[in-house]
Amino acid sequence: MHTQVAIIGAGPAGMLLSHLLNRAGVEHVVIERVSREYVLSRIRAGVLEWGTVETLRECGLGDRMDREGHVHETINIAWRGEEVLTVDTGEMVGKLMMGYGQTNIQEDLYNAADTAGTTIFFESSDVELHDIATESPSVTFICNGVGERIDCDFIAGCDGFHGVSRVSIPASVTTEYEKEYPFGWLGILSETPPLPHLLYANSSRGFALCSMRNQMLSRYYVQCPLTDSVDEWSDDRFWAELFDRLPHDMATQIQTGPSIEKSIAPLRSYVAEPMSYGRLYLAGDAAHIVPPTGAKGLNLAVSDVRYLSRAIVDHYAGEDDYLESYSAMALRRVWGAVRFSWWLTSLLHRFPDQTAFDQRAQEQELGYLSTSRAAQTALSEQYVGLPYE
Ligand code: RFL
Ligand code: PHB
Repeated sequence: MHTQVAIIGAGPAGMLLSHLLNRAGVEHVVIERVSREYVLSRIRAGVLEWGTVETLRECGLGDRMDREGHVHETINIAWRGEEVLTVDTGEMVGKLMMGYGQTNIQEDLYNAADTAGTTIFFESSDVELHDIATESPSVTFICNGVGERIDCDFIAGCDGFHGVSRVSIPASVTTEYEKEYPFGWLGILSETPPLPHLLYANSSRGFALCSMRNQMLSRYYVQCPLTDSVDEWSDDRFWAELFDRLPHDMATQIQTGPSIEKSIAPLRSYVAEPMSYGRLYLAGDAAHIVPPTGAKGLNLAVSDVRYLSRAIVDHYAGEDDYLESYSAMALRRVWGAVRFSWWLTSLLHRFPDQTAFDQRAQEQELGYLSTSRAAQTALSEQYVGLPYE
């Protein structure tokens, strides 16, 4: 089988690329390791930058998001026990955020792919990339017990952090930058009404976050040791710990209920450079990971794909400038988000080796943020998302 682009991974990066290529008439297939149901069961991101919102609207994927999404006008950070610092991003930089779950975006993308008749090979194993340094690469894999081979012009590696694409690039041409954090996030989903706003908390017991998916679906997180397992966290223990980390009047507003999902995610910053090699182009978590604190991972996947789809479409119109500059251009935005996510993670968490000095410096920075318009502008500018090139 021959196609123009073989997309590895049917997560948000791969499926948005597929959608944008469908709109431009570029032929492609998508190869995914797990089932469609499994992808849709993964609970992940919940907050979209305004650039992501506009990208989804421009390509015809905005209707349900605009109906069901929740516009966030402020960033709220509880600290020093009872205080809440509120930053109005609209007032500071004229932009807002949108609460709309990754699961919903993924459903919207699969529905659009069904309408377009896109070929997606779900539950594919033994995915291998071949001849990526040549102009005629190929991908082989096994699907439904049958060995498949796709010859193509380009391979888009959208297969997340644990995928095969990045590791198919010779180690000698890749530089990796990595930082692991000494804690994870324990997250739960519960069918209860959320707080009206997103609330981040820096507390003496560790970080906490109150978020939402819709009017009857709340998402909460608490920082926990990496050695903890979900079995050690009953719902009662989770709610008690969350409440201990929030100002009293916020905690009393929260309605508790049984969790319908509970998981622990480690926190990591990671970048692999360059994001392309020969005819292989990486996008999203396949090339970089950020800790979820800044709500940037999905948004970076969207901006990578925005650049990559433009580059591929231009190539078929006879122009290769964007293809040649793809990695450098994508990495400029990636590093902006990587630095911001590291900074916000450092500001809001308790580190196991944190000294009294470190803690006073953290409090000083939160105090400065609560009084300085300049600091609030810098936070807002990065939180709502740096501009696209
Ligand atoms: P994904 O979503 O991991 O999708 C990759 C797909 O590739 C498949 N795959 C393979 N397919 C074929 N062959 C192979 N060998 C393969 N290996 C893997 C996988 O099955 C999968 O379907 O990467 P993508 O598309 O780059 O999307 C990235 C986002 O999913 C991720 O960055 C965000 O979820 C991160 N994130 C957040 N991002 C935000 O922008 N805002 C947020 O509020 C936010 N909150 C979060 C988050 C991530 C979290 N976790 C669990 C890591 C909150 C959490 C808790
Ligand atoms: C979420 O709703 O899952 C969420 C919100 C904000 C973040 C991270 C995750 O910074």
